[in-house]
Amino acid sequence: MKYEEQIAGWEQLARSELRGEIEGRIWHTPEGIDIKPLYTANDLEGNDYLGSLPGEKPFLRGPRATMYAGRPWTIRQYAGFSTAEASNAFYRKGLAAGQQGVSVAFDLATHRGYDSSHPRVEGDVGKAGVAIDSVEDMKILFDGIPLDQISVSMTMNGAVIPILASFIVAGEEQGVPRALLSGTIQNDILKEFMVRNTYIYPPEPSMRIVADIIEYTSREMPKFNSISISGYHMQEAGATLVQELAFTLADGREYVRAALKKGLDVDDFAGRLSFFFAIGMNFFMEAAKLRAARLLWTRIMEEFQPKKSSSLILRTHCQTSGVSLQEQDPYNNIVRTAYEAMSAVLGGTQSLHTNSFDEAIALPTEFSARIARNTQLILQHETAVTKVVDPLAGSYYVESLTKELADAAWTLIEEVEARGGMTKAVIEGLPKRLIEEAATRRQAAIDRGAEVIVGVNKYRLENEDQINIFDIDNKAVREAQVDRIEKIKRQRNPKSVAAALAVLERTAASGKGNILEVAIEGARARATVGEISDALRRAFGEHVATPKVVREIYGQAYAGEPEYETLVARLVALTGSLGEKPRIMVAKLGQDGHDRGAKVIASAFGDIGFEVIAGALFQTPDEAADLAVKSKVHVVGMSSLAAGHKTLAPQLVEALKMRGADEIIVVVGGVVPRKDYEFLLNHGIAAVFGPGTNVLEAARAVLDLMEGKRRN
Ligand code: SCD
Repeated sequence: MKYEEQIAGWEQLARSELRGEIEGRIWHTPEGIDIKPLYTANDLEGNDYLGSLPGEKPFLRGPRATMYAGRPWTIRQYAGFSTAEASNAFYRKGLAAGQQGVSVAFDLATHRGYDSSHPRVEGDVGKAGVAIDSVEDMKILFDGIPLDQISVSMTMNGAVIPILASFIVAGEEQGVPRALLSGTIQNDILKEFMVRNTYIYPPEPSMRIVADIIEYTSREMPKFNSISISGYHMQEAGATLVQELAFTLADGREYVRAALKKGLDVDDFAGRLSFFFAIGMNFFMEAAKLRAARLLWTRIMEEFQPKKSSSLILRTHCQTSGVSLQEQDPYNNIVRTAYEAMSAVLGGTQSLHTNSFDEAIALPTEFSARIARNTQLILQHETAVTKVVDPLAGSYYVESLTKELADAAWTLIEEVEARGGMTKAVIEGLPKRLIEEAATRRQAAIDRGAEVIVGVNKYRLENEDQINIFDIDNKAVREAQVDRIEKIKRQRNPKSVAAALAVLERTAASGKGNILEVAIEGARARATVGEISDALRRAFGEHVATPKVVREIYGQAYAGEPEYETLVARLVALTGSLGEKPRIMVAKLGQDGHDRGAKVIASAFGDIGFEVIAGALFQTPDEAADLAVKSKVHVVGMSSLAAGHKTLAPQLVEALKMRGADEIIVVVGGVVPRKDYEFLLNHGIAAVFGPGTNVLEAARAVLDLMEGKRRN
């Protein structure tokens, strides 16, 4: 029997089993790729890469010939909290228990180039990462961790100059010359403007910083990866896998161009560019994504005609998906993370972070961190996945998916190219808008139950036991940091500090010289992270984004559905009785730039019929209260994802009271542990919406509050 006849026979069987057409079983993914129930040899036709081998062009099957059979991926857990002392102890314990590399999470104050003593960062110090103010903190952070043996990744973008400079000086003072430092700096600013928001300076000077770091590290630090070009945060913000793939690689192309513009030879730096992707729950598509990424990167790099084949290779770190973690039934997160980790490994990652099950709510405890680490140790030692290179190769489905992802991403990459490259596209806001639309569409799919999340919108527990979570005494951390800054300032030579900062400012303003090179002198003289950042602020200015909200995505997904229409009708009635549309301001306070939740809420509430005022990022409680009063809002919805809520929400309530605006209802949404609800409710917050809240339910609750207020 011919293959075509065999397939026709299968189709007939399938129809009878389904009692309907097979088309009904096609899965239309958010990526725009239709997944069929069956893949066959026919799906491999026209696929040119099937015969390729790992370690060879186009590297689809892996960057190394032997992959994990030669050396497994690096177990590199991303962590950091409180003070340098506390984080150092955490790293040392992790390394003793099987972790193989360090990956530092900095707090948001550090990310945004503020010393812990700065008034804008009161709620942020030591919360979502470790507080680092100077070389002295950096030395404590790596005390007892030999920097010539353990590779260290640092997730830093905005304040990348003072942090990398301090790391280099800390290494020197630990006896490790910079040429021997191994590790990675994230240094990927374009995605910050798109999604993560820990930028400081405008895009153009920020791109110069990136290029200066590539230049300096390629000359002075041959073992150090100059950048980690990151799609992770795009997926976290709601990007489809095609968007994540395309925008990340387009960012990479832009960085290569920026480095070439500095006069560098492509072979001097390309081998030390690295990548970072998220691995979510779409198991096979995620593995295929990594294969497609390597294929496309080789294609992009060939344009630059490198001589070394290592210049064509995409090496990547992966992290299991943070947004796939749920507050409800949290032990499910262990299962999710294990599947995601397996997918990353089947895709051929070089380095991996597995999330802890409690990370939807708080920082990991030692217990949850151990399970996360052991998830990888078990994968490496017990499942035999390391024995064979690229075991999914040849799968009809995975090979076909790899090609479809590559083709779809390439189309988007070319669209960016047609607009003049990624810096331009980012300034125009195209990627941000597409990602926000995808995020809103996905939220609607989850709220409607079209996408099932076990324990959240299906199989939800009636009563849940609370788990132990880790909390940081933010006030104590801040006090300790402020004391250390004062001590450093007493002991250092003020003249050398002032001279180094003046040279730094001049180098930045003149457009000549290497910013990192001169910043190292500032760090050595004990200039703080804030002072170095301020010198650059004086030269470059600061970037201020105007929040934009996408419309008619959420509403469209719900069009015609009774529960949505009922809500819209309630809004219309309230608008009638108020004589104006109910106005809600969505506020982001402190240095927390995670705005996916705020944007989705703003977008959905707008569609339902609220007038939405999107507050700027990084407001202080006073600034937010001023805007709320000026805009005459009825409700302020504060979104908090970086644990600042207990400090900032009560301050916002107080600030409104001081302005005689206590009639404004304040609600809080985001990553708020249940044990904090009572505290917030006792401090004037009218309602709290934790992770996994259905947006329509939140809107209903806000309407209840408004109507209740009118009745009283
Ligand atoms: C590898 N090697 C081999 C081999 N495989 N040698 C022989 N046979 C094999 N099969 C060699 C390599 O060549 C290298 O040596 C060494 O072993 C280490 O391997 P590697 O593959 O380079 O692994 P690693 O050192 O771990 O580097 C991995 C990356 C690196 C290249 C991906 O950039 C990295 O570690 N990135 C981590 C980034 C990170 O942690 N980000 C966290 C972000 P040589 O070096 O001598 O060649 C967190 C974040 O943003 C979270 C969200 C948020 O905060 O918002």
